[in-house]
Amino acid sequence: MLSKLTWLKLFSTFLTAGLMLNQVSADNWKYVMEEGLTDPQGLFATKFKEEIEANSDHTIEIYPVGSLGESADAMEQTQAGLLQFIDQSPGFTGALIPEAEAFLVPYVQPTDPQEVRTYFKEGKAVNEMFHEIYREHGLELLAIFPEGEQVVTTKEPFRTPEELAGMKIRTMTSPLLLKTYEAFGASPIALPWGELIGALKTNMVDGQENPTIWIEAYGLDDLAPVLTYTGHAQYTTAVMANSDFYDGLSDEDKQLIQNAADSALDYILDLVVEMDEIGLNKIRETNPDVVINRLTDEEKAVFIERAKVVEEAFIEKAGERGKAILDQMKADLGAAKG
Ligand code: 6CS
Repeated sequence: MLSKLTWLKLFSTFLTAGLMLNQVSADNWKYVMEEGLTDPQGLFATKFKEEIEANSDHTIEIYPVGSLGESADAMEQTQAGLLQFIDQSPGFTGALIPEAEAFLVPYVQPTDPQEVRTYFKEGKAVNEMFHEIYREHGLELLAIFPEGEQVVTTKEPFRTPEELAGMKIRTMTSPLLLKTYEAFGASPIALPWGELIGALKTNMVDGQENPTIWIEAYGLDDLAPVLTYTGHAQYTTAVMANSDFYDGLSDEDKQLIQNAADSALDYILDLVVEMDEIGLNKIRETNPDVVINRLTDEEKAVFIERAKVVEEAFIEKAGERGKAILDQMKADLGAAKG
C-alpha cells in the first residue's frame, strides 16, 4: 500500500509534467499581412486565428499593414523565421518568385463572381501548381484567394491605349505589372503601398489599380475619381507559412493549420463578392465626382491583343513551368465559364 504522502508526491509529479507538456505545446504564432483587420486579408486572418485558437492551445498574433514595414520587409522576416505566417500578394511576391506573376498576366482569369469562385476553389492551376514552387523559396502555401476585380483609377477617363498614353500609373512592385501597363500604353511606376497615397496627392502618379473594396476603404476614388473596369485580372493574394516552422510541427498541428486555412478560404470566397458590391455602392453614394466606366467587349479586345507581349515576357522569365501554369489557367478559365 502506498502512503498518503507518496500518493500526493505522485499526483504532484503528474500535475507538473502535465503543465509542462501543456506549456511546450501552446505556442504563440505571428501572422503578418498587407491589409487592415476589416479588409479581406484581415478577415481571412481573423477567421484563421479563431479556428486555430478554438481547436488548440496555440494563439495567433496578427500584424496588420504597416506594423512591420512594407510587404518586402515582412517577407524577409518570414523567410528568416521571425514570423510564422504571411499574407502577401503576387503583385509583390512576383519580384521574388517569377511563377507567381502568372496571377498578373492580363485576361486569364474570370470576372463573373460565380466563375471566380470556381476558378479559385477548383482550378488546377491555383490549387495544384504553386505549392512546390513556393516551397523552393522556404514557404508552405496555405491558400490563394481573390479580393475582387482590378479596377484602374485615373484622374482623366480612358477607354483605349491611346487615351492611356502619358498617364503615370502606379503598380505594385512585381516587374510584370510594369510590362502590362507599358503594353496598355501607359507610363507605369512601381511603388510600395506606403507611398501610393502621397504619390497621388503630389501628382507623381496619375492613377493606379486595385480592387473596388480597397479603393473605397482607402479613399483612392477621392484622389483619382475615374474608375475603369478593364476586366484584365482579379487582385489575388496568398497565405503562407515559413516552411521550416511548418515542417517542424506535429502532424496534428499541420492538420490544424490546413483545416483553419480551408475554413478561412471558404469564408472569404463568399465574403469578397459581397464586399465588392458594398464597396461600389458606397463609392457611388459618397463620391459625387466619381465616373464609372466598364469597357465593352470591343474595347477590351484591343487590350487583350496588347496583353500578348505580357504573356511572352512572363514565359521568357518563368520558363516551361510558367508556360504550363498559364496553359492550365486558360483551361481553368474555360472550365469555370462552363
Ligand atoms: O496596392 C497595394 O499595394 C495594396 N492593395 C491591396 C488590395 N492590398 C494590399 C496591397 O498592399
